[in-house]
Amino acid sequence: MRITGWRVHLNSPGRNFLTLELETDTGLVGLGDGTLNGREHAVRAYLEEHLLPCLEGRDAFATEDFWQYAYRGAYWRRGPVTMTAIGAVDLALWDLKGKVLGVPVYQLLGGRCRQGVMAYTHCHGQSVPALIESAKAKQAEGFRALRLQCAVPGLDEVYGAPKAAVYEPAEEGALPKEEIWDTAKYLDFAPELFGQARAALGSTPHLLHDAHHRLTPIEAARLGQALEPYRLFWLEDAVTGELQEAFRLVRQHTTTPLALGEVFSTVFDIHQLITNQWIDYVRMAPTHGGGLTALRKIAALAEPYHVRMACHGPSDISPIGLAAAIHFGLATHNAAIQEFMGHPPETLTVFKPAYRFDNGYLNPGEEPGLGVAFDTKAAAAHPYRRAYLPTARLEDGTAWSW
Ligand code: GCO
Ligand code: MG
Repeated sequence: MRITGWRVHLNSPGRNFLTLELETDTGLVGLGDGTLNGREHAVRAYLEEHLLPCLEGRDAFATEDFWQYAYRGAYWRRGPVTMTAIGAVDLALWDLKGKVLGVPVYQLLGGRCRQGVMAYTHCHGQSVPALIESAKAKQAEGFRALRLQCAVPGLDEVYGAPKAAVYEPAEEGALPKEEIWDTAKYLDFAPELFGQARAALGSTPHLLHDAHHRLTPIEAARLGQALEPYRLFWLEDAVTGELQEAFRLVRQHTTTPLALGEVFSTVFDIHQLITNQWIDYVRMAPTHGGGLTALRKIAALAEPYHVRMACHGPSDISPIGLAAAIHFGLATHNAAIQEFMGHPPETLTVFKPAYRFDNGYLNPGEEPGLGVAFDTKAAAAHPYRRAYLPTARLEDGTAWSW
């Protein structure tokens, strides 16, 4: 099976997605996700101008060789744009391999090792009672694991707990929104929030929380300690991960499990965190982490260190990228849980995934390949629109991590 051509689609059915179609001499087309929220055109240019022209005529079965060629051959290694572009092609190659062999991708990755991948979803509210109501509604849908994010008293709006029904991104044509952040207000409130939530929801559901990289290590240590009585499944992105050693201090002070890595691109972003056992869960996803080829190796490195995989699965990863994560989660022994926000109905008029959520678990379905159909005509009706994630500043105007 040889690669004969490609098409890159950048569309906005509900939100922006970059989709790669890889054509072959078999007539089969492989699909990959290259969506990098807010930086979509950078990946498009990388694919169209640099990476895809090197692929014409290549063996589409040679996933490992493609990965090494694209990673090593570029000279300029790593980084989210490069690795998302490599990831898009890698996913399309796994999709093709499954399609031509007539098996779902999870079979190529080692086969099923659980009945389904436990999913967690997002719950948010402008007040604790509203948040608890949203959590109960998600429990009624079957979710066993819930990420709780709440507006912080005294702050106008906090990412993750939007006032509007839409989570993000910004309005069309708008520049990045600036939110005001105050760590002291947040740290005072978060334990109270989880105290009330645990009391209202009982001991059964797994509760998760995302601090979105806004804390210093000592602040994260204090938060982890304060949340211990409420038995979180994890505290996510407590501190930015550029300095892996930062997590040593957090780890020394708390038994709250720690998750990190949704913005990471390669094993070199996370290897010290894994081998020092400073975190419990790796949040890297196939889309942004260089594809399934790369993620399998990270999982293999993490396994002996008792670190488990928990792929990022927001609505800004397309159903193709999410499907790849679900296949991976089903076939990887040390995969623990999968984020599942779902996608807006508009998105699902363009992407038709075979995966299903049922009674708390996700299954990828038995379609050959990744099991997602992409309707190019429907996609063309939704042109790309520039949109940004919000940014954050402290009350005195200092730029902050969001
Ligand atoms: C999560 C994430 C997302 C990201 C988004 C950025 O844990 O789901 O933090 O909500 O903010 O994917 O593009
Ligand atoms: Mg997150």
